[in-house]
Amino acid sequence: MNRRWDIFCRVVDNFGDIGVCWRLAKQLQDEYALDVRLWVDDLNVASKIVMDLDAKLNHQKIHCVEVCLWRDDESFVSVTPADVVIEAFACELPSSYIQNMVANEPIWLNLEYLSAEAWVDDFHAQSAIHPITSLQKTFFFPGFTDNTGGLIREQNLVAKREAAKAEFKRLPSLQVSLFCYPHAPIHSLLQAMSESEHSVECFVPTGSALGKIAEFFGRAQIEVGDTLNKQKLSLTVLPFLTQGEYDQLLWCCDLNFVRGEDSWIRALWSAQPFIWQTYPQDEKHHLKKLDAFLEKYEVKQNDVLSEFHHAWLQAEITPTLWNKLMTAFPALKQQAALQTQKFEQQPDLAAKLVIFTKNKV
Ligand code: TRH
Repeated sequence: MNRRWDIFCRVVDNFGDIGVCWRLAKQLQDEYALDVRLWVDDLNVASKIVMDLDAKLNHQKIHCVEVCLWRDDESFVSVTPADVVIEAFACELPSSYIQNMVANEPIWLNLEYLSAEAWVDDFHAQSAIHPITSLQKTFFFPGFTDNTGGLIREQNLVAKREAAKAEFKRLPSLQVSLFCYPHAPIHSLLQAMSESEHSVECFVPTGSALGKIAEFFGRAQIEVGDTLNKQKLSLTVLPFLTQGEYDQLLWCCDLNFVRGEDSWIRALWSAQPFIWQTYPQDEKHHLKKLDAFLEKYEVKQNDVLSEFHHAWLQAEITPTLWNKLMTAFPALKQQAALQTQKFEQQPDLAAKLVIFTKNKV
């Protein structure tokens, strides 16, 4: 069996790349007892996600995963490649490391970004030959169908979620979590929530959206621990949570606003209704990604969930649209539970990666 795995991660911006890589590294170690090294080019950003990480150390073991600083090319001259090498999100491996791969010919996988678009089925698990070394590299696409690499999901996630949900005391107000990019129409959403028929409690982990939220409440700045009120809306600023705590927040809220890649799928696993703000891409490609996902999530074009998503991405949230969402909410809850159950039946990404590498031997 290929026991030693290297995962390479470049922190482009934000937390999605390291969020996915760290989750995957831990899962491969926890569930398959693999020896995993995670190479990261920015330990300062990584330390927001990898709890207990000391950004000053070049090598350290955390949760039995070896977390290493990815410095320059030369620092890899004497590094022996693992049996399986994951190049996350086309991050381009160090050239000296690639040279060293010629000797042991590891399984080389490029883990791609997640998309629900139909073309992913055809491109998943296709290989290409590296022009200089002739090594084979396989493109591994996570996805929503059996023909893709699946979605990242720990084996015990559903049991943990159900146990946690059984303990929550449901409150009469609507609990909402908000994690979004600052260019979202945040003011209009907060205004619509403040005019809502029923009380809304909104929880915002600290981050780049705080400036806009402060503006809405007429404050120069807001900070962790602040609670702000306007009509029916009460908003609390939370600290940046651990990934585990963030899961708990998603499970206990009635409605979750998420973004990017990793929080999107954690919201799917929460089995609660959610609104996904796609990471902005050139030529509005993110709108295609959104529509492809909504189709897989069985949302029709004229459904309120589709209307709300499109307004969140490229317009404003009016009080009328918010009320429409609230009217549909009982049905949306049922739909969310059904859709989550559907995707829970599929094998997860780590399982598919491990099976793929076993079959390669
Ligand atoms: O931070 P993001 O916007 O990351 C993005 C996307 O992944 C995008 O596809 C990528 O190209 C870009 O980065 C470079 O959103 P995402 O993907 O949801 O990642 C956030 C991570 O932060 C996720 O692992 C959940 C975690 N998180 C916490 O651990 N605590 C928190 O309090 C919050 C709000 C998030």
